[in-house]
Amino acid sequence: MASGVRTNTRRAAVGRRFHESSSISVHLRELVILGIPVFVAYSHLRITTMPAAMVNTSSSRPRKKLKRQAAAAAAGAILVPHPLGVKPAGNAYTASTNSKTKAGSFAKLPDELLMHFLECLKTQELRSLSQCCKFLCAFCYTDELWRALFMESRRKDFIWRGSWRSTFLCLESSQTSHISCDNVFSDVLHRPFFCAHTSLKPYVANIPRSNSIARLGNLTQEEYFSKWSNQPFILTSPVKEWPIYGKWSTESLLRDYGQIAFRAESVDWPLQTYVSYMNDQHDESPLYLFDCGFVEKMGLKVGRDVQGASYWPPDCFGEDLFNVLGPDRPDRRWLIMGPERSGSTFHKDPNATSAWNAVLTGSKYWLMFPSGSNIPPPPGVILSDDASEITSPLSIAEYLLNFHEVARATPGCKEGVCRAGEVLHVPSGWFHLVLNLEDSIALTQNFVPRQRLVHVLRFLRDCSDQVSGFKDDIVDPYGLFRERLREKHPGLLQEALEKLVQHRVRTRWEALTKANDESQESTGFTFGFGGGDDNEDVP
Ligand SMILES: O=C(O)CCC(=O)C(=O)O
Ligand SMILES: [Fe+2]
Repeated sequence: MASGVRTNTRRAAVGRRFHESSSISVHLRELVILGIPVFVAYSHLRITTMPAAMVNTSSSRPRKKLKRQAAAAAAGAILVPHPLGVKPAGNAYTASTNSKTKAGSFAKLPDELLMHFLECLKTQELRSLSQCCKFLCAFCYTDELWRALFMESRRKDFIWRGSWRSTFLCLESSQTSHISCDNVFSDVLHRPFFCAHTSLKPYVANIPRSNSIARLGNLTQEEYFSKWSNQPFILTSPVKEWPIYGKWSTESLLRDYGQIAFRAESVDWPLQTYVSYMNDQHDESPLYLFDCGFVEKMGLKVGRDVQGASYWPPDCFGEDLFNVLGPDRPDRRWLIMGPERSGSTFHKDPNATSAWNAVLTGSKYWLMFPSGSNIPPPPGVILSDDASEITSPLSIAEYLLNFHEVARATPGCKEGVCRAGEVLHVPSGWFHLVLNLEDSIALTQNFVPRQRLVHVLRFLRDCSDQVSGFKDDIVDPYGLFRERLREKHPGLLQEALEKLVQHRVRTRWEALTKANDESQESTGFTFGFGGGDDNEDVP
């Protein structure tokens, strides 16, 4: 899957959410009063938060509770109350008290702006402000603020205590105050909680047949090269042959590698710390373990013919042409571990490489789109003019809540669930979003199959500012790759360079003819899935 930059881009996109989501403007969509429960939606989310009256806060009437749960599940709503009792903004219209009136000048700020302001405060300032009134208390308790403070602190020695705030402030659960902020009404506070708790299962069910990612037992190299190198697919056999399949689990890794530090976004935590986080967190975008040094750290051997090997790349992908770079190649393989609801927001893998992603425990939902100059990015994804930056200003949950329906109906959309013992192929240049449906352990590897060599060469040549993962002392990755290919695979290089020239001529011609054809362009887009690579856009 990805390199240094892949990881950075991925995690940054998944990551810090307030900046990104706070631009959501909130309108009251529907408000029914006079005894009928209040019904409120965040307009951009197209979701209905449960009326306070329907949220299950008491366990005293189990029968009713069950009925409510069924109703709530049908509505795709959440069943747990906000830990502080905060409610969506619309509920303020029927409330008899509203703590915002006690917040003085802070009440004049829109909630989004207030949150931005709080992001600038230090620990003691947040703690002091939280004591002013329930409204400010609820804002200052926002765990994302404490996550940022924790990350900034670069703390090494700590015990995970169930929330970023408690961990950062070293609070025992007995020291955590449970303040009721039930007269606080804010979508900025409630929305992340909703996204962290609403069921995502409905989005991965009932995949339309035309969108389904092909599931195959295995492929030969010839089949892969001739038909599949630009298509996503799931193979159900190869991973089941790996010695580690069925042996690796969270418990076994904890037992054997608990003290070893693995990279999770911007931090290196001992595995045992990460697992205690994983087992007891409520983040909307959980911290994701994504480590490219796992083979060395865990002392693994890799390769089908290697004595004592733990795993090997599926045979059908053939030789990885980046191997010609030897130790100069960019990072290529990652151990991925994360809790249910963790995953990767939309991105493309680095340097136009392809990838495989093998699930060892758990399962992953994949949402994928091809890319190309005639193809718009997936719904809800914004590309910079030169396509170098991908912005998907949403957590995975927020994306699914907002865009899944339209994404599913968009031409080119592919979806599938990759289960334990299966491996998914990510063709170079394809956008993908991935959601862990359960706690999951996976391995992923990026590679350059011969069918996509021309795409990788062109990316290295024409998008040098986007090339990632090479060591700093390699100033000309394109030149180096060409040179090494010339030594080891002169025929393949020659063929790829000829295709590059043809592509350049074709692009120039298209640019010229397009200029005369603006009206047609504005009416939409077309693209084909003709199997062969010749018609494809080179990224
Ligand atoms: O497992 C995941 O979260 C997705 C990783 C990914 O993007 C990849 O393997 O290309
Ligand atoms: Fe990826």
